[in-house]
Amino acid sequence: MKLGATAGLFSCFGADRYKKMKEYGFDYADYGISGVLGDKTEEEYEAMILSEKALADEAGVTIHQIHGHWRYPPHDETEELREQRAEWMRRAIRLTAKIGCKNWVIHMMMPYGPDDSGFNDEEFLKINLDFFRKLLPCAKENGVTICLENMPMKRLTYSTTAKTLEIIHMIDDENFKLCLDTGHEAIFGNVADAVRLAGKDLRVFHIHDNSGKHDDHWFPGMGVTNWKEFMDAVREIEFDGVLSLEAGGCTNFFPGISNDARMKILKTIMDDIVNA
Ligand SMILES: [Mn+2]
Repeated sequence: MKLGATAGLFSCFGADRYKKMKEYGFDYADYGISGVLGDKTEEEYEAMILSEKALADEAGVTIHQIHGHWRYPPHDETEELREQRAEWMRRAIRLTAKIGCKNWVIHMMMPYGPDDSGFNDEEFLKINLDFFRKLLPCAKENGVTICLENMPMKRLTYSTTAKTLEIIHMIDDENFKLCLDTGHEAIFGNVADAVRLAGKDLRVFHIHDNSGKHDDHWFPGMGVTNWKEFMDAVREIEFDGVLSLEAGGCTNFFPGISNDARMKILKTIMDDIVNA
């Protein structure tokens, strides 16, 4: 099974972050560009992403997935805000292709913010379908798959994997698939069931754990997720992609020990999960 992780998880190693990923058995990287798209020109942004790619190349790590821009707190309530985000997304998709990466992960549009209770579910769905159908030609031209991610917000109607898959099924396109975030799903239900439900629409993962209450981004094994059942489901659907970690930054856990010791623990955890 191929293992990956966010570059951010190894950021404590500075310029050696990809070398350390490789050393601990993570051959694939998830590079997050959320939050920076709006304040850079496309040229500045391209220089940044190319230098990141050079660092990864030097270490023998493949950038397997890019996390696209998102606005926090989420709000996409006007046509103008959505068009601005669409422009940032088109840039991010072009640059994803530029470094040879095929998977671009994005959160759904939240026209009513993270709590849409009392608002119009049909309108939420229509805004998302219109938005992503308009974005799809750019992804197709660039050979990139848009991977829509399930969300952790309890009062967002389309948060769960099941509801996210409804959008994916309606769009029904080979360049529009699922990023299954295991920690987000653990807030609602059983992660193994979500893997089975997704089946061949599952393109990439964000793997982390939590208490079942909050989006904690813990290391796998620290929370409520049954990782043996999870791996059984992953094998059952014959998933042949990357198990990519999106756990918290590397100083968040076991703060009193060295960064290398922490990564050895993480590697032991991942070996245990994959070999169970
Ligand atoms: Mn995620």
